[in-house]
Formats: sequence, C-alpha cells, structure tokens
Amino acid sequence: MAAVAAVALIGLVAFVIRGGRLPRARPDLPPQGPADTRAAALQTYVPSGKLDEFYLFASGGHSGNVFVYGLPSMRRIRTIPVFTPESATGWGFEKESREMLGGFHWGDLHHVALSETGGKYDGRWLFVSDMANGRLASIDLHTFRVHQMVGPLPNIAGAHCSVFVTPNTEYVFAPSRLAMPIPRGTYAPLEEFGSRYYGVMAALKVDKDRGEMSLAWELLLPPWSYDLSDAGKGPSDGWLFLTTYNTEEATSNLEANASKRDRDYIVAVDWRAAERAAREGRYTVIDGAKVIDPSKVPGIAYLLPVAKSPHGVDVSPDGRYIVASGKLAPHVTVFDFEKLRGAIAKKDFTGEARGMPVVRYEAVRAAEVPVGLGPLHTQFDGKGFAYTSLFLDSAVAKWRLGTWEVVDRIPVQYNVGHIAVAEGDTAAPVGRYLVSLNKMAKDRYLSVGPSHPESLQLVDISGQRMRLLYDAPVDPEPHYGQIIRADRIKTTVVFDKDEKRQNSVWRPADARVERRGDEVHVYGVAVRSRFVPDRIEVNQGDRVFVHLTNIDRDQDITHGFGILNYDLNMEIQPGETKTMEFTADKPGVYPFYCTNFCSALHQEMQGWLLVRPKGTAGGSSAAAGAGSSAAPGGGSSGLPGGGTPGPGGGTQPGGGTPGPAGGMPGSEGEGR
Ligand SMILES: [Cu+2]
Repeated sequence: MAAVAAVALIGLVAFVIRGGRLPRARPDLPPQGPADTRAAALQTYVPSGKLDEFYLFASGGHSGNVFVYGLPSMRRIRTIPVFTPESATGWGFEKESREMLGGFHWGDLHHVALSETGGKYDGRWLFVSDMANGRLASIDLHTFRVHQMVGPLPNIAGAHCSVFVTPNTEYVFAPSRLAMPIPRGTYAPLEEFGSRYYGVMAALKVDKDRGEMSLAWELLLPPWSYDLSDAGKGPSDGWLFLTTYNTEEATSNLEANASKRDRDYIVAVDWRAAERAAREGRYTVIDGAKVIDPSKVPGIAYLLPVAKSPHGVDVSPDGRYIVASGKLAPHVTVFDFEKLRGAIAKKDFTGEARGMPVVRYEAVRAAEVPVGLGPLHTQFDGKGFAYTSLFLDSAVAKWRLGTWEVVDRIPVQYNVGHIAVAEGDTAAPVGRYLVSLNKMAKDRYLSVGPSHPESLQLVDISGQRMRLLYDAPVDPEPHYGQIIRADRIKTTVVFDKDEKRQNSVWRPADARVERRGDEVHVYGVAVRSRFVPDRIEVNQGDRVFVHLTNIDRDQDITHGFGILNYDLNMEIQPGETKTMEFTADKPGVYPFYCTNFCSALHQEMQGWLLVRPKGTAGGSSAAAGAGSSAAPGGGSSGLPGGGTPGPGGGTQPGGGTPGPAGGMPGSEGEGR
C-alpha cells in the first residue's frame, strides 16, 4: 500500500505541475443538480414501443454469459448463455450445446470482440473468450446464439486479454495471463518458472462468412502475464500490441513482487511475419499447435518499455498512436507507430529481454499524458479525444490526441475497469456515449446483502464536458464491453423452413418414433398448442433422442420442452429443430410440458414420457406402440394403448415411483 500511496502522491504533484485540474473529491452527493437530473432522465428515457439506438455487449465474467443492453435506456434486453449451462434456453441441456460445452460447468467470459470489416464493426459476429478454460466462441448476431466454440486451446493458460480481432477479422487472438509449463498437464516445479513456464498467445484464423475459428499458430512468449491487447489499424495494420506485467517473473506474493520494476513492456508483434514463419515451417509442434519462438525467428516481436504493470493498450482510430495505461502510474504512455517503425528499421534498441529486442523508449514515445491515478483502458470518440478509465481515482479522464492536454474528468461510482465508447475501438468511432464498467457499486442500488451488484454507468460524451446520465446494475462481472449502432445488426425473425434439415418434421402426420436397438428416436413436432407425439414410451435404459421441430413460424412463438424430474429442458425457437438426448434410467411416468409460454392453450401443451421398468414384458413392442401413438397426432385423448404405464408393482397412480410427487389427479386438470 505504501507504494500505491507514493504513486498517488507523485500523481497529484505531477498534476499540479502540469497545470491539470485536481480531481474533484469523490462526491457523497449526486454529482448533478435537479436540472441536470431532469435533462439526464429525458436523454435516457426511451418511450414504450420505441427502440434503443445502440446495443451494448458486456462480457459476463464468471457467469459465463454475455449481457446485452440497449442504449441509451440501459435496459437489459438479453442474456446470451455461452460457457455455462442455462436452464431457460436449455443451453447445455440439449444435444448440440451440451456437446459444445464439453463437460464444463463454468467459464469466465472475459472479453467481447465484434467482427470488423475495414476497421469498422460489420454486425455479423461477436467473438468471446473464456479466461478460465482457454475457450473461445463465436456468437451469430443474426440469432444472438453461440455458433461455434473452440478449446480449451492448447498451451493457453488464462485467456484474459482475449479476444481481439484484426481490422478485417483475419484473426482473433488469445494471449495467456497465467504462465504454465506446456503442453498442459506437464509438471514442473515453480523453481523452474523462468526456464520451463511460458505465456503463449494463440492466433486463430477466422472464416468470416461462417464465423468459424481455427487455430493457425501460436507465439511462445516468456512467462509474463499478458493483459488487454489491441490490433493495429491503418498504418499499424499487421501489428499487435500486448501489455505485460510480472516481467519480474515472480511466483509468490505477486501483489508486491510483480510490481518491483519501474517498467514492464508492450510486446509489439508483426503478425504477418509470424504468419510467414508458420508458412515456412519455423515452428515446433506442441500439443498439436505450431508454436513459433520469436527469440529464434527475428523480426516478429519487439518490446516497448512502459510504466509499470500496464493493464491496457489501445490503438487510436487512425492507427498512429498506441496508448498504454500503466495501472500503477499516474499517466498513460503514448507511442507513435511511425517512430516505432523507424526505430525498428534503425535497430534503435537498448538491449534485449528474453531474446526480443527492447526498443529505446525515447525513440518511440510520443507523450506521457497525466490523466490521473490507475489508468486502465482508453477509448476514442470521432472528434480526436481519448477517454481513459482511472481505477484508483474512480474517474474517467478526457484528453486530446496530439496536444495531449487533459480537458475533463468525471467521477464514476466506483472502481472503473474497462470503458466502452460507441464503436470506440474502431477506425471510425461514433462517440456520443461512454459506458463505465464499474467493479464496486457499493451504495448505488437497494441493498441485496453483503455482495452488491456491479454497475454500468452511462456517460454523455457528446459535449465539451462529460455528464453522468444513468446507473444500471449488472450481474457479476462485466469486464469488457463494446457498443455498436443497432442498425448494423440484422436479426433473424424466424428460422427458414428447411425440409431437408436433419431430423426435422414439418407435418404432425409425419411425426414418428423409431427404435434402433436400444436407441429410440422421436421425430416430433411442437406447434401451438401441442406436442406430436404427446406420448413417448420407452424401456428403462434406452438411449432416447427427442428431435423436435417447432413448425410455428410466427414471430416470437418459441416452445419449450421440459421433462419433470429428468433434469432436462430446452427451447425450440420458431422454425427450428432441436434434439434432447438422454438415457431413460428412471422407470415411471414423467410428464413433459411446454416451458415457454406460447398461446392461450399453452397449459394444455404437455405429454407423458412413459419409462417401462426393466424386465417388464413388452420389450421392443413398446417402441412400436409409441410409434403408432405418434401417428394420429391429435389423439391425445386416447387411453394408453401399448403396454401399461404403471410401475411394475401396480401401485396407485402417481405413488410408488419417483414420478410426480404429490401429483393429485384434480390439480392437473385445473391448471393455474
Ligand atoms: Cu408451446
């Protein structure tokens, strides 16, 4: 703490010397008067029936989700489940998503990155990372659902600063925050940290039409921690800039030991040179990945000294300036890409670290801007200003590119990590709004106990002075966000009626059940307001596949399929086919019902899963029975024909089996 206090003092002194305004004291009162409050309310109010102008995609941290907000209302309009199962949509319950999740139950969704064309958001894909397990996913912005998931990526440990994209989405990158011996699963004592541990960056080639990533190559880096990174654009297109900390290579008490040196580095990577090295075979295959060692292939990576423990590096819209935020320093360091290019050409180096040249600081520095304490992350508007979040000050500073003067500051409540300006990390920012993603809201919302919501604060940046407009609570824990103009995204209203789609059935009369050995495949239909078939009979131990097509193709008519006590639910969106796969390991009768409200007769949309106990007579004829019951479609009033649904012991309905507990016959008819 003494070090932090000293840094704080230095920061204040620097401010006064440079003629900067002293930061306003953290206010105990709201920062604005009643007139401002009314103006802010008018500015954020989106009347009923009107739509927001922007989407905000906020990473959901260890919830594993993406949170979608509308701006300027700050209404939360969707949660997209990604790295963790979610019962409302059946994400991780139905076959496809369960296979994608690969047995993982949690993820730490750290960053979001919208796909770009020509340095601008194209509204097609959102790439996201899982810090915890080294996974990446692409989300289709037509459907707001995960399209592809890859990983755990080989050799990647803690994909914290992932993902970020190149200006034409040629690549997404995933560097590691936590060093480990590679390949994953290798044992090496911590005493060998310097020699056997690495921080690796993965480069994934993107097929932009399909939104799909494939591992192209990896970069072998020292066991430092890599943090928020950015791709170059314009003149710096073809380069990547990664922040590092713990270049001390400490392995304990990092709080102190990783902050000993005055400077860490920005790693500047020429990704086209790395691509060439991969093509020329200058790599070692480790765990299936082509791993390039830049200490052995010159011309790929250079180190730029920067104030200690930087957290973020951001490239200006014109691609000329590289802004590094040293979270324990009172300023941001701005590098000039043209100077960097010159320094590399002239080999203006002061030495090397880990086999990578260290560029002479004075040769590449454009400015040190005294923004305040704890700078983390910088965004840009379209008017030549930069905005830097200040974690220690709990504030955002506004400063001018080129003249480097700090022109405004605004307190936020409270500790801000990342910030997002509308399209603020593209080549053509929109500006207008900034969202401050704050870690600790403390007293800003009604208390919900010792753990408080996190906070998103909307700031108007359209004028000379920044103005705080609105506080919106958010679940733990947003790290990063991106804001895109709503008109760039064109969503699907209903899925196409694709009669050739595997497992789909489009007419109730075509619904059927097929038995293949001990697999039972139900090809069913969900349509307002019934399931066809609504009676599924199987034998205990069967592997059951329920393929359901929602043949309703009206806007917003989603059906659900939830089976009591089998711990299974999924949604089927209009025009879509989904598969639930499970083993019928519990004998008895298990009603299923539509979990997604769909019509006035939604309550009637139900059926029964009948699981014949092992050893009961009937065997494969049970499946035939189920098949025949499927054919009539609406024949739900028919009594069970094939086999007896009751448990072997012949006890009274509802009792005896682990079926519907307390299921009184009357309550079912009455509904609610
Ligand atoms: Cu329904």
